[in-house]
Amino acid sequence: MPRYTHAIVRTPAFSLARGITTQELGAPDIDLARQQHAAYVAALRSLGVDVTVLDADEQYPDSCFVEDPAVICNGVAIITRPGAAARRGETESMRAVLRELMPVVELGGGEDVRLEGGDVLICDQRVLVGQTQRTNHMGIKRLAAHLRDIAPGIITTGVPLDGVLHLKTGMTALRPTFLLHDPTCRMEARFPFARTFTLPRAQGYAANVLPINAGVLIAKGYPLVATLASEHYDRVIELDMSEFHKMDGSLTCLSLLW
Ligand code: CIR
Repeated sequence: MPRYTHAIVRTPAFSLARGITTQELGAPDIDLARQQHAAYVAALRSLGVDVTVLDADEQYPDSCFVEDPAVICNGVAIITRPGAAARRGETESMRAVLRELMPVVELGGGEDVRLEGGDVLICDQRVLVGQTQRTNHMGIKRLAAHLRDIAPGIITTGVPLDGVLHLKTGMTALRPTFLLHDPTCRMEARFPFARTFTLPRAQGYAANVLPINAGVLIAKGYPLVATLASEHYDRVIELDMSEFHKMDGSLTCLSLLW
């Protein structure tokens, strides 16, 4: 895993409840969402990350999920083309922010290309990319071409799946060779480079973990993942994600890290 020194996050908008969701968990409480977001920022800082907090953008209810409009690899940002039309405009402000900080390239390839950062799971030299309702084959091909330039030797693999929003909603890497999988995420693909641990369905939400340097962020209330995480990390930080879960969000979606 790279050592992360920087992150971008965005304060949840008051309009968050008007965002897109497939969950039936009720409307998020924005005050509580902001408290949970502040705890997330504090956790990143406690792991040695310098965090830039962008102002809320009321025009885009889902804009706190900053992982989707860009992918950062080896210090270069690739601006995506979100599959959700209502979120496509989020790339504009993210592009402007990132241009001040690092080289920026466009995913490109035309109108029909789709890719959201939530589908991109980087495990050292391997990148798994969910082919989902938000990310299509053309988007994966474009990303793979950029990654070949940015990180020679990297292997990009498309992973067709359904049942969850993004690949990382249903699978992340606790370690680059240890994947946690939510069985709600249905896929044919197997990953010979790693051990894949499939969680009980009731704990599937906890498959989204965020390793950062010597620690890992995990969703609060999932004891099995808490135990697994403590076997691998000195610091395990449990965060209440209830309000973001209501909007199909999880830990990785709330930051861009490099
Ligand atoms: C959406 O449907 O786009 C947002 N409500 C949730 C996005 C979550 N992002 C992520 O998993 N990377």
